[in-house]
Amino acid sequence: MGDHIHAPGDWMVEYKYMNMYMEDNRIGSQTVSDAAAITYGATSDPVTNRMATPTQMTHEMHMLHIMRGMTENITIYTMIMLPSVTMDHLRGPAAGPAAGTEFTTHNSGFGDTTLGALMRLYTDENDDWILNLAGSIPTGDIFRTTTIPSGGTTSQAFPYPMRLGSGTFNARPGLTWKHYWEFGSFGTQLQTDLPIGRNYRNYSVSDEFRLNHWYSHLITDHLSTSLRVENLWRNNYGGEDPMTPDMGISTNVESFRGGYWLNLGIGGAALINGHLLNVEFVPTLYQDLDGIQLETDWSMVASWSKSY
Ligand SMILES: [Cu+2]
Repeated sequence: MGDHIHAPGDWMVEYKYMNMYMEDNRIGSQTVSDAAAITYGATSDPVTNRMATPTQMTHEMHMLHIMRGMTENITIYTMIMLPSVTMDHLRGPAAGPAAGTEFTTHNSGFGDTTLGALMRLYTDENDDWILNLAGSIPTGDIFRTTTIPSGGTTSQAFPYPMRLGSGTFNARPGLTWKHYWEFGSFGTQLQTDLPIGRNYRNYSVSDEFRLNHWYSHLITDHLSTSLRVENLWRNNYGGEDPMTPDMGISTNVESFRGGYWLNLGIGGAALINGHLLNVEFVPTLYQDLDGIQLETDWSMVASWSKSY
Protein backbone atom coordinates (compact mmCIF):
# COMPACT_ATOMS: atom_id res chain seq x y z
CA MET A 1 0.00 0.00 0.00
CA GLY A 2 1.26 3.45 -0.90
CA ASP A 3 4.49 1.99 -2.27
CA HIS A 4 4.20 2.86 -5.96
CA ILE A 5 2.91 5.50 -8.33
CA HIS A 6 1.39 5.34 -11.83
CA ALA A 7 2.12 7.15 -15.09
CA PRO A 8 -0.03 10.24 -15.87
CA GLY A 9 -3.50 9.20 -17.08
CA ASP A 10 -3.13 5.56 -15.95
CA TRP A 11 -5.68 3.92 -13.66
CA MET A 12 -5.31 0.96 -11.31
CA VAL A 13 -8.19 -0.99 -9.81
CA GLU A 14 -7.53 -3.45 -7.00
CA TYR A 15 -9.74 -5.74 -4.95
CA LYS A 16 -8.13 -6.98 -1.75
CA TYR A 17 -9.36 -9.48 0.80
CA MET A 18 -7.83 -9.65 4.26
CA ASN A 19 -8.59 -12.03 7.09
CA MET A 20 -7.16 -11.73 10.59
CA TYR A 21 -7.62 -14.61 13.00
CA MET A 22 -7.42 -14.16 16.78
CA GLU A 23 -7.86 -16.92 19.36
CA ASP A 24 -7.17 -16.81 23.11
CA ASN A 25 -6.42 -13.85 25.34
CA ARG A 26 -3.02 -12.53 26.20
CA ILE A 27 -1.80 -10.54 29.22
CA GLY A 28 1.31 -8.69 28.13
CA SER A 29 3.19 -11.33 26.12
CA GLN A 30 1.65 -14.34 27.91
CA THR A 31 -1.23 -16.42 26.49
CA VAL A 32 -3.90 -17.34 29.08
CA SER A 33 -6.94 -19.66 29.18
CA ASP A 34 -10.52 -18.33 28.91
CA ALA A 35 -11.07 -19.13 32.62
CA ALA A 36 -7.87 -17.23 33.53
CA ALA A 37 -9.08 -14.23 31.48
CA ILE A 38 -12.19 -14.03 33.68
CA THR A 39 -10.15 -14.49 36.87
CA TYR A 40 -7.68 -11.78 35.77
CA GLY A 41 -10.56 -9.32 35.23
CA ALA A 42 -11.69 -9.64 38.89
CA THR A 43 -8.60 -7.76 40.12
CA SER A 44 -7.32 -5.89 37.05
CA ASP A 45 -7.29 -2.10 36.85
CA PRO A 46 -10.02 -1.44 35.84
CA VAL A 47 -12.01 -4.51 36.89
CA THR A 48 -13.41 -6.18 33.76
CA ASN A 49 -14.75 -9.39 32.14
CA ARG A 50 -17.59 -9.64 34.74
CA MET A 51 -20.29 -10.18 32.06
CA ALA A 52 -18.12 -12.01 29.50
CA THR A 53 -14.66 -12.44 28.02
CA PRO A 54 -13.94 -12.57 24.30
CA THR A 55 -12.44 -15.93 23.31
CA GLN A 56 -12.00 -15.71 19.54
CA MET A 57 -12.37 -13.19 16.72
CA THR A 58 -12.30 -13.28 12.95
CA HIS A 59 -11.78 -9.93 11.27
CA GLU A 60 -12.39 -9.96 7.53
CA MET A 61 -11.95 -6.96 5.25
CA HIS A 62 -13.00 -6.45 1.65
CA MET A 63 -11.25 -3.50 0.10
CA LEU A 64 -11.58 -1.61 -3.18
CA HIS A 65 -8.48 0.40 -4.02
CA ILE A 66 -8.43 2.80 -6.98
CA MET A 67 -5.36 4.75 -8.11
CA ARG A 68 -4.85 7.33 -10.87
CA GLY A 69 -1.60 8.88 -12.07
CA MET A 70 -2.05 12.67 -12.28
CA THR A 71 1.46 13.86 -13.18
CA GLU A 72 4.86 12.23 -13.61
CA ASN A 73 5.32 12.29 -9.82
CA ILE A 74 1.84 12.49 -8.29
CA THR A 75 -0.74 9.68 -8.07
CA ILE A 76 -4.04 10.02 -6.20
CA TYR A 77 -5.95 7.11 -4.68
CA THR A 78 -8.94 6.04 -2.63
CA MET A 79 -9.65 2.94 -0.53
CA ILE A 80 -13.17 1.81 0.28
CA MET A 81 -13.40 -0.71 3.13
CA LEU A 82 -16.01 -3.31 4.04
CA PRO A 83 -15.09 -4.94 7.37
CA SER A 84 -16.88 -8.01 8.68
CA VAL A 85 -16.22 -8.92 12.31
CA THR A 86 -17.28 -12.04 14.25
CA MET A 87 -16.48 -12.50 17.95
CA ASP A 88 -17.05 -15.50 20.22
CA HIS A 89 -17.45 -15.05 23.98
CA LEU A 90 -17.73 -16.92 27.26
CA ARG A 91 -20.14 -15.48 29.85
CA GLY A 92 -18.66 -14.50 33.20
CA PRO A 93 -19.81 -14.52 36.87
CA ALA A 94 -22.11 -11.46 36.58
CA ALA A 95 -24.22 -13.30 33.98
CA GLY A 96 -25.87 -15.26 36.84
CA PRO A 97 -27.27 -18.65 35.84
CA ALA A 98 -25.95 -18.12 32.27
CA ALA A 99 -22.30 -17.96 33.51
CA GLY A 100 -20.11 -20.35 31.54
CA THR A 101 -22.33 -20.27 28.41
CA GLU A 102 -21.08 -18.98 25.06
CA PHE A 103 -22.39 -16.48 22.52
CA THR A 104 -21.30 -15.01 19.20
CA THR A 105 -21.79 -11.48 17.85
CA HIS A 106 -21.29 -10.19 14.32
CA ASN A 107 -21.05 -6.78 12.69
CA SER A 108 -20.36 -5.72 9.11
CA GLY A 109 -20.82 -2.75 6.75
CA PHE A 110 -18.89 0.20 5.36
CA GLY A 111 -15.65 1.12 7.10
CA ASP A 112 -13.78 4.42 6.95
CA THR A 113 -12.74 5.70 3.50
CA THR A 114 -9.16 6.72 2.72
CA LEU A 115 -8.23 9.45 0.23
CA GLY A 116 -4.64 10.25 -0.56
CA ALA A 117 -1.91 11.51 -2.84
CA LEU A 118 1.39 9.71 -3.43
CA MET A 119 4.22 12.09 -4.29
CA ARG A 120 7.52 10.85 -5.64
CA LEU A 121 10.09 13.05 -3.93
CA TYR A 122 13.19 11.57 -5.50
CA THR A 123 13.99 9.03 -8.19
CA ASP A 124 17.09 7.69 -9.91
CA GLU A 125 17.92 4.51 -11.83
CA ASN A 126 17.71 2.32 -8.73
CA ASP A 127 15.70 4.23 -6.13
CA ASP A 128 12.32 5.80 -5.41
CA TRP A 129 11.27 7.92 -2.43
CA ILE A 130 7.49 8.25 -2.14
CA LEU A 131 5.60 10.47 0.31
CA ASN A 132 2.03 9.43 1.12
CA LEU A 133 -0.23 12.36 2.07
CA ALA A 134 -3.51 10.73 3.05
CA GLY A 135 -6.41 10.86 5.43
CA SER A 136 -9.54 8.90 6.20
CA ILE A 137 -13.12 10.14 6.52
CA PRO A 138 -15.42 8.56 9.12
CA THR A 139 -17.85 6.67 6.87
CA GLY A 140 -17.83 3.59 9.19
CA ASP A 141 -20.66 3.28 11.72
CA ILE A 142 -19.24 3.36 15.29
CA PHE A 143 -22.46 2.97 17.25
CA ARG A 144 -24.58 -0.13 16.75
CA THR A 145 -26.28 -2.17 19.44
CA THR A 146 -26.97 -5.87 19.98
CA THR A 147 -29.19 -7.88 22.38
CA ILE A 148 -27.31 -11.16 21.94
CA PRO A 149 -25.01 -10.88 25.02
CA SER A 150 -27.95 -10.36 27.40
CA GLY A 151 -29.93 -13.25 25.91
CA GLY A 152 -32.31 -10.88 24.13
CA THR A 153 -33.43 -8.82 27.12
CA THR A 154 -31.45 -5.57 26.91
CA SER A 155 -29.54 -4.00 24.06
CA GLN A 156 -25.96 -2.80 24.47
CA ALA A 157 -23.38 -1.10 22.29
CA PHE A 158 -20.84 -3.17 20.37
CA PRO A 159 -17.43 -3.04 22.08
CA TYR A 160 -14.60 -1.06 20.47
CA PRO A 161 -12.91 -3.75 18.31
CA MET A 162 -16.25 -4.70 16.74
CA ARG A 163 -16.98 -1.18 15.46
CA LEU A 164 -16.67 -0.49 11.75
CA GLY A 165 -14.77 2.80 11.82
CA SER A 166 -12.85 5.23 14.00
CA GLY A 167 -15.52 7.95 14.05
CA THR A 168 -12.81 10.60 13.52
CA PHE A 169 -11.02 12.13 10.57
CA ASN A 170 -7.58 10.52 10.61
CA ALA A 171 -4.29 11.76 9.17
CA ARG A 172 -2.47 8.91 7.44
CA PRO A 173 0.96 10.16 6.35
CA GLY A 174 3.58 7.67 5.21
CA LEU A 175 7.01 7.49 3.60
CA THR A 176 8.49 4.72 1.43
CA TRP A 177 11.98 4.10 0.08
CA LYS A 178 12.49 1.43 -2.57
CA HIS A 179 15.73 0.18 -4.07
CA TYR A 180 15.80 -1.91 -7.25
CA TRP A 181 18.13 -4.55 -8.60
CA GLU A 182 17.74 -6.64 -11.74
CA PHE A 183 16.80 -9.65 -9.59
CA GLY A 184 14.47 -7.94 -7.10
CA SER A 185 13.78 -4.96 -4.88
CA PHE A 186 14.03 -3.88 -1.27
CA GLY A 187 11.58 -1.54 0.41
CA THR A 188 11.18 0.18 3.73
CA GLN A 189 8.06 2.08 4.74
CA LEU A 190 6.73 4.02 7.72
CA GLN A 191 2.93 4.28 7.60
CA THR A 192 0.80 5.97 10.26
CA ASP A 193 -2.90 6.26 11.11
CA LEU A 194 -3.55 9.17 13.49
CA PRO A 195 -7.06 10.10 14.68
CA ILE A 196 -7.67 13.86 14.96
CA GLY A 197 -9.57 14.84 18.12
CA ARG A 198 -12.46 12.77 19.50
CA ASN A 199 -15.47 11.31 17.71
CA TYR A 200 -19.14 12.01 18.57
CA ARG A 201 -19.12 9.13 21.10
CA ASN A 202 -16.37 11.05 22.95
CA TYR A 203 -13.39 8.77 22.34
CA SER A 204 -10.50 8.38 19.91
CA VAL A 205 -9.00 5.13 18.62
CA SER A 206 -5.27 4.29 18.81
CA ASP A 207 -2.51 6.17 17.03
CA GLU A 208 -0.98 3.51 14.81
CA PHE A 209 2.59 3.27 13.47
CA ARG A 210 3.67 0.54 11.05
CA LEU A 211 7.32 0.10 10.10
CA ASN A 212 7.78 -2.41 7.27
CA HIS A 213 10.88 -3.82 5.58
CA TRP A 214 10.54 -6.21 2.67
CA TYR A 215 12.49 -7.93 -0.05
CA SER A 216 10.83 -9.07 -3.25
CA HIS A 217 12.66 -11.53 -5.49
CA LEU A 218 11.94 -11.93 -9.20
CA ILE A 219 11.80 -15.60 -10.21
CA THR A 220 10.78 -14.79 -13.78
CA ASP A 221 9.45 -11.61 -15.43
CA HIS A 222 5.96 -12.61 -14.30
CA LEU A 223 6.52 -14.31 -10.96
CA SER A 224 7.95 -13.08 -7.64
CA THR A 225 8.15 -14.02 -3.98
CA SER A 226 8.51 -11.70 -1.02
CA LEU A 227 9.50 -11.66 2.62
CA ARG A 228 8.29 -8.84 4.86
CA VAL A 229 8.87 -7.88 8.49
CA GLU A 230 6.32 -5.57 10.08
CA ASN A 231 6.59 -3.72 13.39
CA LEU A 232 3.23 -2.38 14.56
CA TRP A 233 2.73 -0.05 17.52
CA ARG A 234 -0.65 1.17 18.82
CA ASN A 235 -1.31 3.32 21.87
CA ASN A 236 -4.45 3.13 23.99
CA TYR A 237 -7.75 4.84 23.24
CA GLY A 238 -8.44 8.37 24.51
CA GLY A 239 -11.68 9.48 26.14
CA GLU A 240 -14.53 7.05 26.80
CA ASP A 241 -17.83 6.09 25.21
CA PRO A 242 -20.29 6.20 28.16
CA MET A 243 -22.16 3.21 26.67
CA THR A 244 -19.21 0.80 27.04
CA PRO A 245 -18.83 0.02 30.78
CA ASP A 246 -15.31 -1.31 31.50
CA MET A 247 -16.59 -3.79 34.07
CA GLY A 248 -18.63 -5.78 31.52
CA ILE A 249 -15.94 -6.95 29.11
CA SER A 250 -12.27 -6.24 28.35
CA THR A 251 -13.07 -5.08 24.78
CA ASN A 252 -14.78 -2.04 26.40
CA VAL A 253 -11.61 -0.94 28.22
CA GLU A 254 -9.84 2.06 26.61
CA SER A 255 -6.52 1.28 28.34
CA PHE A 256 -6.53 -2.32 26.99
CA ARG A 257 -6.09 -1.41 23.31
CA GLY A 258 -2.40 -0.61 22.88
CA GLY A 259 0.60 -2.82 22.30
CA TYR A 260 3.36 -3.96 19.97
CA TRP A 261 3.08 -6.64 17.27
CA LEU A 262 5.83 -8.19 15.16
CA ASN A 263 4.50 -9.77 11.97
CA LEU A 264 6.18 -11.77 9.23
CA GLY A 265 4.81 -11.70 5.66
CA ILE A 266 5.50 -14.54 3.23
CA GLY A 267 4.14 -13.64 -0.18
CA GLY A 268 3.92 -14.48 -3.82
CA ALA A 269 2.82 -12.48 -6.87
CA ALA A 270 2.01 -13.43 -10.45
CA LEU A 271 1.34 -11.24 -13.47
CA ILE A 272 -0.95 -13.08 -15.90
CA ASN A 273 -2.10 -11.26 -19.06
CA GLY A 274 -2.03 -7.91 -17.24
CA HIS A 275 -3.80 -9.22 -14.14
CA LEU A 276 -1.66 -8.99 -11.00
CA LEU A 277 -2.44 -11.62 -8.36
CA ASN A 278 -0.96 -11.40 -4.86
CA VAL A 279 -1.17 -13.68 -1.83
CA GLU A 280 0.54 -13.25 1.50
CA PHE A 281 0.47 -15.31 4.70
CA VAL A 282 1.22 -13.22 7.80
CA PRO A 283 1.96 -15.06 11.06
CA THR A 284 2.36 -12.88 14.16
CA LEU A 285 5.74 -13.75 15.68
CA TYR A 286 5.65 -11.69 18.86
CA GLN A 287 3.16 -9.41 20.62
CA ASP A 288 3.14 -7.49 23.88
CA LEU A 289 -0.34 -6.18 24.71
CA ASP A 290 -1.53 -3.62 27.26
CA GLY A 291 -3.85 -5.17 29.87
CA ILE A 292 -5.68 -8.20 28.49
CA GLN A 293 -6.63 -8.49 24.81
CA LEU A 294 -7.25 -11.15 22.19
CA GLU A 295 -3.95 -12.19 20.63
CA THR A 296 -3.40 -12.13 16.87
CA ASP A 297 -2.45 -15.57 15.50
CA TRP A 298 -2.15 -14.89 11.80
CA SER A 299 -3.56 -12.91 8.89
CA MET A 300 -3.80 -13.60 5.20
CA VAL A 301 -4.11 -11.19 2.30
CA ALA A 302 -5.13 -11.93 -1.29
CA SER A 303 -5.58 -9.37 -4.03
CA TRP A 304 -6.29 -8.89 -7.71
CA SER A 305 -5.36 -5.73 -9.55
CA LYS A 306 -5.23 -4.40 -13.07
CA SER A 307 -3.81 -1.24 -14.57
CA TYR A 308 -5.32 0.61 -17.55
CU1 LIG B 1 -1.28 1.04 -8.11
